Amino acid sequence: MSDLLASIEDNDLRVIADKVTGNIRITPQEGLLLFKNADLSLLGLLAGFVRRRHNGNFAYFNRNFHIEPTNICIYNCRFCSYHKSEGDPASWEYSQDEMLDIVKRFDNKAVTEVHIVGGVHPDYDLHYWGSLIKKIKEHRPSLHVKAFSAIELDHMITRAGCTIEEGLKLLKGYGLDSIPGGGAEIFDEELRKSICDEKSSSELWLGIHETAHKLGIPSNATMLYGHIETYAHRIDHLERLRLLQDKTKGFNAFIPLKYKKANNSMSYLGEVSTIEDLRNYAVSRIYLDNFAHIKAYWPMTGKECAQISLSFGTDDMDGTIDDTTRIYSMAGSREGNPAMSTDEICTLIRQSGFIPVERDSLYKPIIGITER
Ligand code: V47
Repeated sequence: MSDLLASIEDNDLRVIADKVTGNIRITPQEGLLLFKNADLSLLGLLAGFVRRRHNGNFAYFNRNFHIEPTNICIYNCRFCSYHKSEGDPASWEYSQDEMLDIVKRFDNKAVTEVHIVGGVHPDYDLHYWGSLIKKIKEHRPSLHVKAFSAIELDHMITRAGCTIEEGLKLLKGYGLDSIPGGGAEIFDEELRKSICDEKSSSELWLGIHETAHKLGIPSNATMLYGHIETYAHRIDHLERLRLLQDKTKGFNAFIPLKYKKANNSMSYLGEVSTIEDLRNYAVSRIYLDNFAHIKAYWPMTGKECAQISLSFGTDDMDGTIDDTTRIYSMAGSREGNPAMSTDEICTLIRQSGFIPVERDSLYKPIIGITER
């Protein structure tokens, strides 16, 4: 490896490569340099090195399904293909019984997690959503409930007249196990104004996750990239996450989300290339030295890109999904009705040279589970 790194012509990149292989944290300036100057093969090499340090040759997945309670949303983010206003004929809203029916559809399947994320519905507070979680837990106590982006949490908790800390405590009491990473978008305040002006601020997103971690509720983090942001904005986003993770250690995984152009008001931008996706995965893996897991969310990237990304720093393919999410098909993902059997996920992982491991929501391996 050291001979290989010595052959890097650019002195600055050689210094960075030495730091990464020596397990020394890189600076924001160095992260930026990687984005700007490092070629794909060097990024793959370095991200692979970091990925192996955290996860060896393992690549994780889980058996999960989504519930998208509603597409009615008080916000109208420019990148969103999902939002509808109340009364729009294309809007939907499931009742609690209908959502419980979705849970019951999986009664004979060995799923371990339900992921619940939707629009920010104007009418409901944390007690409404808490009672849904409680009913799900009563029906299937072992199911891990990963629910509600920080943006949904902000609204439902404020609506109930609670502080963030009080609200999260109450939701934990109802059975909330962890928080997904949505709503982070891009933290730079100016950029956030141009793509999702009305939405909860970056400070609030980070504050909600910090409070959750303090209360023992782990979470994920995302970054929406490939729109009008620069590499400096991406590094700023990663830096804010790295700082918070230093403080709390409460993030399970980081999930880069590529902007998809169909049916939203930023379509004119087009989409970045797969090469850019791989570069972004790799720099994220290298930069976030305190995150154990980088997730390739295949309903958004497509299966092949997710598979290749395992060689560019990712170690988690998310889950089986079972055709329960529409967010990305509405935004133009090729995975129209996303579903994968565990056999298919394992094959994709093995083809890439890694060892598939079924995990629970906290990344503990699940051994010997059989379909039920
Ligand atoms: O916050 C919306 C993104 C997110 C588009 O925690 C878009 O395990 C690209 O957070 N193009 C919600 N992205 C989804 C999310 C998520 C997904 C998978 C796993 C986890 C997890 C969390 O979807 C939003 C927004 O950043 N999004 N529209 C679009 N057109």
